[in-house]
Amino acid sequence: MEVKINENRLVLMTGDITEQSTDAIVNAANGSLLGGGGVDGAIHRAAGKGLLEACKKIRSDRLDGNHLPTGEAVMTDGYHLPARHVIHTVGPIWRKGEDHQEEMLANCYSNSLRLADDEGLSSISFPSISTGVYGYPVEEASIVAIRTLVAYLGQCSFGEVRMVLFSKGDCQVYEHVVNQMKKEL
Ligand code: AR6
Repeated sequence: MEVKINENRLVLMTGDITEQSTDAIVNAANGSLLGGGGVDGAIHRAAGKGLLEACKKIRSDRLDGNHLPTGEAVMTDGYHLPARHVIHTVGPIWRKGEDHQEEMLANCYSNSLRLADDEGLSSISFPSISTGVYGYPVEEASIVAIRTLVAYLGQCSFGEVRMVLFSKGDCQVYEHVVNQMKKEL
């Protein structure tokens, strides 16, 4: 599924984000930036050791050894990936009824997209941040993701944003949200 927002394209598809040849792919990382399971593990495996070294350098040089805060984003090269860059962001861990998790999830999308935009990139692929190990219900996360992307793309001339969903079921959930929001596009 594809929708136009200004001159930008928002694409929803089922697939493996490590195979996307957009200028950047986004990693749903944890604050340590040292890798993990899920999409993070898949990206590190496909990119090779250089990615871990680059993440360690960001931790020591730019974060004073601290974790990357939830909702923020940093960029590295893509090493052996088809994408030239990886943008690492940290989604919120789902806790039912807790304040600010929507805002933190929205920050993941807007900060990643802003970083790509500021660096002059024109295409980016996102996974469904926080909806795996971090337990955010995909029905709720998809509304936050799409609303944030649509708002951003409505105000800029970026290029292409892909949501790369790992399962058909997740893709259908995101498509449903876009269909509901089409009136606003
Ligand atoms: N391509 C696209 N999507 C994928 C891929 C892939 N290759 N692999 C998994 N997904 P998760 P989180 C989907 O758990 O919830 C890690 O250990 C997956 O089906 O990867 O943000 C980190 O180090 C799900 O829909 O990320 C953190 O500790 C989505 O990606 C923690 O997990 C996100 O699932 C982050 O948890």
